[in-house]
Amino acid sequence: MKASILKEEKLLAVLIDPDKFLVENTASFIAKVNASIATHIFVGGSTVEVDATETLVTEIKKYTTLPVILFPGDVTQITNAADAILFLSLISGRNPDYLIGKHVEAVSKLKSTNLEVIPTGYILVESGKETAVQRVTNTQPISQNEVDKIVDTAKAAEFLGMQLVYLEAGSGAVNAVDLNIIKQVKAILNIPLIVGGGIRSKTALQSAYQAGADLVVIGTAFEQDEAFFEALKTD
Ligand code: 1GP
Repeated sequence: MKASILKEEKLLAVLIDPDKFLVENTASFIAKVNASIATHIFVGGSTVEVDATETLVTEIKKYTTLPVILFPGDVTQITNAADAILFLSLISGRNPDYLIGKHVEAVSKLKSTNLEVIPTGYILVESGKETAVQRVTNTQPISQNEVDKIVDTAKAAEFLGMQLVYLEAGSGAVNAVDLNIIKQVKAILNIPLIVGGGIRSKTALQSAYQAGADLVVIGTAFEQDEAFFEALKTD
């Protein structure tokens, strides 16, 4: 998977939250992922039981060759069973634990893995309701009206040497990230852009790509209706 996430465009990650997913459904769910346009599988959640991530990732790897990337809410979700990890810094917030603290804690675990570590600037934008990320990290999202602040935050991530920017509206968001924000962030960035949260239709997915998203993350829409995999197929 080495850096493939950093090069190609129009990628789609299916997000699986170990906290909401029944491990016994892995084979049938992953068969659908394999037959879909998805290019990556992200695994993670804001609150996940210890060892649940490793159990789930190990099971997923039995059924797919797609890269499995950790999208961790906490240090306990690190497992060598995956291919890579988004090393997320929550740069929309000002909680030092999620800017650098958890990262220091993670190193002793990461040193004993072969995971590709991908430094990622994670920007939570306001989306109509309080998100789990907001609650767990005790940070405020940036208002979607503060476009300049979002754009400058994304560029600061690039200047800091991060390899990806992730614009996040939050899982199950009422409002996805505004297309104008995606456009403006993409215009200033020289690194790939991930967009996720509240995308639940083929039109919304295509609009996000057209606005400049290199990789879109979708979780809830697949959780709620596996027929959505079919609906996304290109004609
Ligand atoms: C959440 O961006 C992801 O971290 C996906 O959000 O569950 O709303 O698709 P959804």
